[in-house]
Amino acid sequence: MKKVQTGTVIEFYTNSCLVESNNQRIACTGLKNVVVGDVVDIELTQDTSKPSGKITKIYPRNSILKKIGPYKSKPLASNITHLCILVTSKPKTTKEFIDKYLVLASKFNLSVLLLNNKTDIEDNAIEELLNTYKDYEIIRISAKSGSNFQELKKWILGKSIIFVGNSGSGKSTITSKLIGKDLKTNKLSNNQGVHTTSISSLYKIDDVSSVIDSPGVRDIEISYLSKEEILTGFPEIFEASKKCKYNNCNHLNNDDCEVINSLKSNIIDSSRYQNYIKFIKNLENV
Ligand SMILES: Nc1nc2c(ncn2[C@@H]2O[C@H](COP(=O)(O)OP(=O)(O)OP(=O)(O)O)[C@@H](O)[C@H]2O)c(=O)[nH]1
Ligand SMILES: [Mg+2]
Ligand SMILES: [Zn+2]
Repeated sequence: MKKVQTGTVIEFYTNSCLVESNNQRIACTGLKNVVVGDVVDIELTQDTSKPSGKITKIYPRNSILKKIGPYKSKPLASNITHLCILVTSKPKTTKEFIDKYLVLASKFNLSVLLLNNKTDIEDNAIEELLNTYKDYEIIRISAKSGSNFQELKKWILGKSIIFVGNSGSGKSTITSKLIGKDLKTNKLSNNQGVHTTSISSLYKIDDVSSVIDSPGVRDIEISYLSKEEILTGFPEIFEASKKCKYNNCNHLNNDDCEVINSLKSNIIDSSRYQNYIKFIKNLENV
């Protein structure tokens, strides 16, 4: 009988993937629909000097994060508990970018951490931005100086997280520091030695905690979601909408609309409202 063992998919390529099992990294083929984070059974190939194997089973996923396209969705990672959105002044993270990720996190039932990195760079605007998200969990660190890094380390214990955000926000630098191994990072404004991350990789911190470093993105697509999915991604607007007296209200210009009332009394932040309306108007199906 062939030897079967269980492991975690830590990297995925076009026709193969890398599985970590019993502290070994094993190149595997088989089962096309695996994704980083999947727990799998692999059948070891006995006749090669380098460990290799074939995936025979994917265990049920606790969670999945997908990129949503017009015709099909592409899984990005599975079995994660938290989406950790990088927020930096350089490159500048926009509220629109954060709001899109918050909508995605809500769609896929993931908890969120806003990780403000590069606090060593002075920028007053960042506190104004973070204030808009005061109801979310926020940790401020500098991966460069190490400031507050212990708080992040403590927070990660027992969680499976994916770092997402703009290219150059520090995802790989932070991952390197967490795992104590130098990953290639992206030197900003320097054409030589640019090491922007090109695939997602999972790193185990300990038996119960792991992080996925993902490639940086400029923008994310949410225009193929439904109106309801956008609305539930804005919990404060969703709450007000439930009290709105109109059926099918667009929450734009109806007299005494509860969403507009909440906006006027600052229960809803105006930038959040603007982005909500923008996302709804951009939907492909309305
Ligand atoms: N000043 C400052 N620079 C930082 C900090 N953290 C990371 N950097 C720098 O930011 C640049 C980009 O860092 P990376 O870790 O490669 O960024 P990334 O998010 O992985 O980028 P992509 O892989 O392209 O998505 C590097 O030059 C880092 O040295 C920080 O806390 N402060
Ligand atoms: Mg990177
Ligand atoms: Zn309304």
